[in-house]
Amino acid sequence: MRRILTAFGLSAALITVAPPVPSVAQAKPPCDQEWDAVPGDHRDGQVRVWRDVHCKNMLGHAFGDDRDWGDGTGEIKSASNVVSSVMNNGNLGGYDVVAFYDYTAYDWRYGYTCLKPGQFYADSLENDEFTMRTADPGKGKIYSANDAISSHKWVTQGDCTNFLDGGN
Ligand SMILES: [Ca+2]
Ligand SMILES: [Ca+2]
Repeated sequence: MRRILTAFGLSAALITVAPPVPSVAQAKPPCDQEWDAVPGDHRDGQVRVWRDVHCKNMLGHAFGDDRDWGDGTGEIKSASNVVSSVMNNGNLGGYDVVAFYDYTAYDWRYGYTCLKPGQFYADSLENDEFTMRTADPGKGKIYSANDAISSHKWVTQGDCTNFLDGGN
């Protein structure tokens, strides 16, 4: 889901003329809050992953690739087959897309999906699917990406044909 951008600039102008905001005012979606919590332009070059939907219960974050989310080493140590929301805080340009894989070791053949930096995050993987990239009869087969990711790698947009939330 694309993050809500309408507050940019507008909110500052409104604050000067609007009455005090009541305490029941709607808070930003949790993933927007997580995005805003990253200092500066919110792009620190990392991918972030959470156990639950809506960016709840962070399990790890990584500047680089991690070939096994369950091996106790690297930047992501214990997140295999449980992640339900992800964020791309990568710096724009080059290898700024994150590919997520069903299998360890960045294995495209058994299912993958990608998140562009401009998508900001995917707040729920429950309606997302991997696509297999293989020459065998399973090619093109799709299945749920929720609670299923086991490795990730920074790639270019051209490396992907399948994106979370349809690339939006
Ligand atoms: Ca690891
Ligand atoms: Ca989960």
